[in-house]
Amino acid sequence: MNFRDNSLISVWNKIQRGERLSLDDGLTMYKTRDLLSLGKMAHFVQQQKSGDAVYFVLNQKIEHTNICVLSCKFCDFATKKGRPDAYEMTTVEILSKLTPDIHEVHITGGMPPDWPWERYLDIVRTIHDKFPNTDVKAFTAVEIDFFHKKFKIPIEEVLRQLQEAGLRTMPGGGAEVFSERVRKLLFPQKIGAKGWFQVHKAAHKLGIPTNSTLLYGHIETLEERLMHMIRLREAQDETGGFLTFIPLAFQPGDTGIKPKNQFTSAIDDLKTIAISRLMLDNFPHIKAYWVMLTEEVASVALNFGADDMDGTVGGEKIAHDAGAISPMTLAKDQLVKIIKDAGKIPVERDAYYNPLNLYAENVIGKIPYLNSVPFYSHFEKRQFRMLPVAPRRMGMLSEKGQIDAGLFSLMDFISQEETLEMMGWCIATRDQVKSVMLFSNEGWRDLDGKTIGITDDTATSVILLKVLLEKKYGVRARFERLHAGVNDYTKFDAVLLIGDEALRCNKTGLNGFELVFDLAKEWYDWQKLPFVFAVWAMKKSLDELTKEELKKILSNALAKSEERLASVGELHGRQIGLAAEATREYLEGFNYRLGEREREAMGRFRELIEELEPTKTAKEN
Ligand code: V47
Repeated sequence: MNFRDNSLISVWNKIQRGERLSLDDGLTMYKTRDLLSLGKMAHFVQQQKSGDAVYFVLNQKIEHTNICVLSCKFCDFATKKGRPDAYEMTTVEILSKLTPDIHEVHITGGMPPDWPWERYLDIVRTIHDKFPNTDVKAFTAVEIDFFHKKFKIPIEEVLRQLQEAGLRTMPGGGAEVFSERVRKLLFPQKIGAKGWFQVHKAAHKLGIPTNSTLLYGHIETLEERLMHMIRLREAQDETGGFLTFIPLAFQPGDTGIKPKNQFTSAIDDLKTIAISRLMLDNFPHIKAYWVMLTEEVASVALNFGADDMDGTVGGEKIAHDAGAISPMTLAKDQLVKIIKDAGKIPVERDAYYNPLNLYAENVIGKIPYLNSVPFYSHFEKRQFRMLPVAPRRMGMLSEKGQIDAGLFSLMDFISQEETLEMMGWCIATRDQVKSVMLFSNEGWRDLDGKTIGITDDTATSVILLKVLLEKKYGVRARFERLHAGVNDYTKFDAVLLIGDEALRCNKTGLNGFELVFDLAKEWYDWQKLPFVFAVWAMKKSLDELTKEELKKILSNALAKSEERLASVGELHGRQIGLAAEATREYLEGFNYRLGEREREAMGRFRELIEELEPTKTAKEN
């Protein structure tokens, strides 16, 4: 990269080595006039994390009341009971705002003095019952803390009851700026950083993933913004429960904090998006919230580190009451167009960021695990776009014809053999795998009748586990799907993890489980064969030229990677806590070409699956 500002070079070196950025690095980036280099650095990291994907969700905001016991200076939305602008929505009124196509409902509002606890639970429960396909994302940490204090229920119990009623995830609001100085001046009655983190960490422990925000562009300093990011990064190291970070550009409105029309500058917005992408190295997503940024800035932000555009956002009031100039809602087609114009894949998602639909052509599915790096690190993209996606989800998208080629989970390939053809490459183990692991409190035979939590990512490993349990050990267990992101594992007798998460836990152990089994090793000891977890395949319907081109690209990519297997995975390995030597050893444990033994192993596996009791297929699991 060519830098106009040489002070960015040391930051860039750190980024390339996968090293963590410091407060000083953050200040260097904020102070630079070399905006485009900053954007390119953030885009580099964005590509590593989410390839060409930009996520959006069909969502609706419900702000159930604007009556609030607090009086925060920056908020133009809240009012007091009895005032002419005060409103309160009944559950029936809330339901009338929803339609079955909405995938996420985002509920936040004021904190009224007189609502009973049951009213909040009723809102969540009724939405969950009447709209089972709509994920409920509800209540900020400030509201959870309010429920805890008002109804004298411990925070964990507030969250547990909401989760039982149907709460899936939590929004990131109420964080404002984690600075006591700013809090005292602008929102002295609100919980500070300590209370906010306490709620989010409790949610993560229960398996409720959450979002996070930063309100910027008012009276905070650059150091305060960066310290805010650093504190989020530390919490994420601890729990891994944050899904996305949303910088919220301050809308001055009639707050009196800034002149009415003095919005943040596009340069400040883009810098904040880019810097957050670079500082928050352990966050999967960065959201360009178009409601506060405007569509124009949000669209540029998609090349400055953001990979998430929130959604259609019907019914938003908080920002618009404070003078936001963006439209009240965006149609799905408009969002798709903005994302396409930025050169990305529009990915419609659910609340856990599982992809539901893609609106692009030429999409290559990328397994985002370390073992697949040799295929992708030198993949010459040309007209293709890359979607990092968990194996099972890739299979689901391919079933809808939305993936042109990719490294498919073996079970998905088998069930889609009519439309897919193999390309000759695979992920096959020699003996052990180290990244398809069963963490258990019971030996194999004692798992009979027990409940096993199954990662949402797997399509093949879950069937391998079933084959091992039933055919090798003669027992049957009950499988329960985990959702993407954090989960509460303590309620299971065993948990099946795959990919980088399994690799990481294989090294550190998984809290609460004493035994660890490597599924490929179990298979090898039994069958004396390798195990093929995934195969490269492409749509049969692609034209012959494209097929040839794809094969050539893959063949070149693998040849280049194999020349220096030790270094291709080094950065990825370091990011999941593996030293270079361990990464090399791990990658050398795979065979990437389909040979005779691999074909024999696939045949044997297919025979065994056919002998299984015809209870559950990979999909039903
Ligand atoms: O916490 C209040 C902010 C937040 C103003 O989690 C203002 O996906 C700008 O958190 N100007 C609520 N911001 C909104 C929020 C949010 C939005 C979109 C997505 C998600 C998510 C979360 O709005 C509050 C506060 O920080 N806010 N007043 C204002 N005048």
